[in-house]
Amino acid sequence: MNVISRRRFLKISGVTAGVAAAGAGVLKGSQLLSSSDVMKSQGMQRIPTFCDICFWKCGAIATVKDGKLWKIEGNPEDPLSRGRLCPRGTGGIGAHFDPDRLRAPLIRRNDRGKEEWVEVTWDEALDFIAVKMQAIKKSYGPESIAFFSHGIGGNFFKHTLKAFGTPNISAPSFAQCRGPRDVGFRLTFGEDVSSPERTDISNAQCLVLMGSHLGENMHNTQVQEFAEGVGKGATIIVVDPRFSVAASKAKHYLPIKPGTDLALLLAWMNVIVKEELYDKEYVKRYGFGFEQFAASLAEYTPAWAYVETGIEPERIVETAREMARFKPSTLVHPGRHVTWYGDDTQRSRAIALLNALLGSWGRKGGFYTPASMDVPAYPYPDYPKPVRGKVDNPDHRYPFAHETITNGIREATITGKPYPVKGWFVYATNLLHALPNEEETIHAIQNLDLLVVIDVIPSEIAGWADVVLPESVYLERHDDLNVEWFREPFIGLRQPVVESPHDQKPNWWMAKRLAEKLGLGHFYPWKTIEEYFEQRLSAGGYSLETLKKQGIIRGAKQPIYFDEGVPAEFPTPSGKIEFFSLQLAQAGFDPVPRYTRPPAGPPGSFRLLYGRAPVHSFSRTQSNRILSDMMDENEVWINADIVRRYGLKDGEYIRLKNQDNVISNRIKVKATERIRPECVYMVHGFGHTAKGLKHPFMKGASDAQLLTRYSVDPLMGGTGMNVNFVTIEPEATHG
Ligand SMILES: Nc1nc2c(c(=O)[nH]1)N[C@H]1C(S)=C(S)[C@@H](COP(=O)(O)OP(=O)(O)OC[C@H]3O[C@@H](n4cnc5c(=O)[nH]c(N)nc54)[C@H](O)[C@@H]3O)O[C@H]1N2
Ligand SMILES: Nc1nc2c(c(=O)[nH]1)N[C@H]1C(S)=C(S)[C@@H](COP(=O)(O)OP(=O)(O)OC[C@H]3O[C@@H](n4cnc5c(=O)[nH]c(N)nc54)[C@H](O)[C@@H]3O)O[C@H]1N2
Ligand code: SF4
Ligand SMILES: [Mo]
Repeated sequence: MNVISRRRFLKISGVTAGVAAAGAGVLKGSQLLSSSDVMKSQGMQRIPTFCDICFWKCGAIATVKDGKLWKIEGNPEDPLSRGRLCPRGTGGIGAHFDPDRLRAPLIRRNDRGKEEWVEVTWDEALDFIAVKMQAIKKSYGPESIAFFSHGIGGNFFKHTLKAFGTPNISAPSFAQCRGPRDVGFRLTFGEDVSSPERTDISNAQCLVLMGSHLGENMHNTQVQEFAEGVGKGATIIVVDPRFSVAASKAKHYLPIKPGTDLALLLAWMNVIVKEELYDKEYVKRYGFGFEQFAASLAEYTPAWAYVETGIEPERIVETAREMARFKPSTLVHPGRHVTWYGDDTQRSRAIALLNALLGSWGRKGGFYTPASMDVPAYPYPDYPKPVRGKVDNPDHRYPFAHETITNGIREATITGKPYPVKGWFVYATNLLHALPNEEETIHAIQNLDLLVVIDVIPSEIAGWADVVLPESVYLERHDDLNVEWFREPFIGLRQPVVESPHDQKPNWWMAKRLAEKLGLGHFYPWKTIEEYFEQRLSAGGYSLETLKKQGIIRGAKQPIYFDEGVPAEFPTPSGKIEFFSLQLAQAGFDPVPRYTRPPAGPPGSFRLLYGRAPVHSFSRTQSNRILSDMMDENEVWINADIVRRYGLKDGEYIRLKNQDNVISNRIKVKATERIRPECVYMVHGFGHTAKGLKHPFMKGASDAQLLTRYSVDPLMGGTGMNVNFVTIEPEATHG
């Protein structure tokens, strides 16, 4: 998201004035307590905080009875949860009780990956790390330490590592998740879709979901808005090779051949342009290069797209007309996990262009303009300026990457080019499940002098660490303030509701202590995290006491659509919506997306697809006993005809073998008409192999293990992962 343009917007709309007052007294009565009050109390207490079972950060209220965690619910004052958590959030309390948790700092005492440890004190662990870091700095420079993290909990470690002098700060949420989408939208509108997505789902009269499997993907606000939209009678169009939960709500379900969405998008745009169904005034006023764009669509007729996608031409025309009928309140959802085939930025750009034709960017029922509260950053000293630039993207090989590429760091760690990487800090990201090709990750790890993993359970990546630092779970700690861009501005506070059961510590404590041991104590002028909050909040005119009691401070609602007076700004080079992109042409890419057929798999194989289950997050919740009670292992969806042809039965265990002869753990067959025959599907995150994960150990199969291949997006370096193929191996042959 372009900060300058949003800042300008803030000024124009006066968001910063008077917001402090707006939140006061939201939670009437005194039923809520701040965590410092509660730790001392007996009886039933209710404390506001926010959830961390995924990164949506829903405002929640935990109930504690005689100091014991009882339950957690949505905070009705929170605009994200709107008083309701998703099933994972509700089951989140299981993270506190998880018997598989890490309990004390660990130092490796045998070969890497053997998972053999000595328990040490915090001082021993942090001294060990600090000594190794200084040695790496001396031999290779501070840039040779890289950080991988996911989520708000990484903020303080990021600070320590920037103070140490490295620019190599990354998260899988870019190159393994939403990067191509944000690049595709930036190239078109000049701004990102951002997170939480600025999609006005509840007001959409027509909603198009391409793969975005809302209902299984449980991002709370999106799912609630989706349900509202369905309730209001919105027309739902779902494009997915698998009949998803969302598909069951759709008026039009288009069972597309995997990997061909760009062909469908081009054909839709062909119809809308040819039949002149687009928002002409909007395109004329805001568009750049429309004529060239329109001309290059001519070849992409519905009849042509039928061959590629398997969707009949009449249905393509009908659904295109349906989208146009409801414009500008037609939302073609940009998706989130979009690293599928390696051409993902161009596919995302085609989604952006289709929305542009429908006039939905900046409009009700399309994409709104978000706002955030003005809470200044802490006035830290300036970070040292790294001598060398980031290691992940030498010579801007991927010219449109605007965040660090995780797999680029991994590659540099393997090759030593453009310079060696010798230390990894890994915070809350299980790289062995999150990055494709485990072997490359392990190869990179073998080149390191130091691997530090900060986790709550003994995950696969922790198993390879030299030092494991056990973190308190989110219910036991503070984190940085949540000041996110959203439909309405707000501040969210995470605060402890119970104490940690063993010697676990919060991230801010570890990061501060480590900085002190590195001689960087002046980067932490505050003593307690409350002092840090106090400084930032009072600089913005807000009260920490209020925030502690309410969990949320809300700002005044702002205009969010062009039609309400939000200025229509497009921070692209032309200052307009770029139907034709000169930036892309100059960098040697297609200025208007063009379609190439995805390569087929070996004969007799099935494309491996994967996604989410409503009750789990990635690979992080399978040891949570409350959530695993609801789903203990994953299944592989296989078309029922194929199951019959192979003489298999529903519920029978099989194994999957990929094109590189990697064989999965055993997994149950789900025979179903709800998936196309050329692909199979499983929920991501199962098939754990870390010994310390006693409960989920070897339950179900890991998609990550089978993703040995990936197709890199030439625009931004993301890893398309839907490019692996598997064959079916009867379990008996592997017994
Ligand atoms: N419960 C739960 N919810 C979550 C998460 C979680 O871990 N658990 N994680 C969150 C995160 S970070 C993300 S990024 C999102 C991810 O969720 P989404 O962005 O919604 O979905 P994807 O993972 O991209 O896609 C999975 C869907 O795409 C379909 N698909 C596969 N290939 C193709 C194709 O070629 N074309 C089309 N049209 N469809 C295809 C699959 O059948 C499946 O239904 O979920 C978020 N929500
Ligand atoms: N094969 C495959 N790969 C994928 C995906 C996929 O669907 N399939 N999805 C992609 C997407 S969309 C995304 S966003 C990424 C997600 O990738 P990640 O965010 O890396 O997801 P996880 O694998 O769940 O790893 C999270 C780790 O954090 C730990 N953890 C949980 N809570 C805490 C905490 O409070 N503190 C600390 N310190 N650690 C904690 C967990 O135990 C776990 O080891 O993966 C991407 N990679
Ligand atoms: S969407 Fe669910 S898991 Fe994610 S933060 Fe919200 S309640 Fe927690
Ligand atoms: Mo993601």
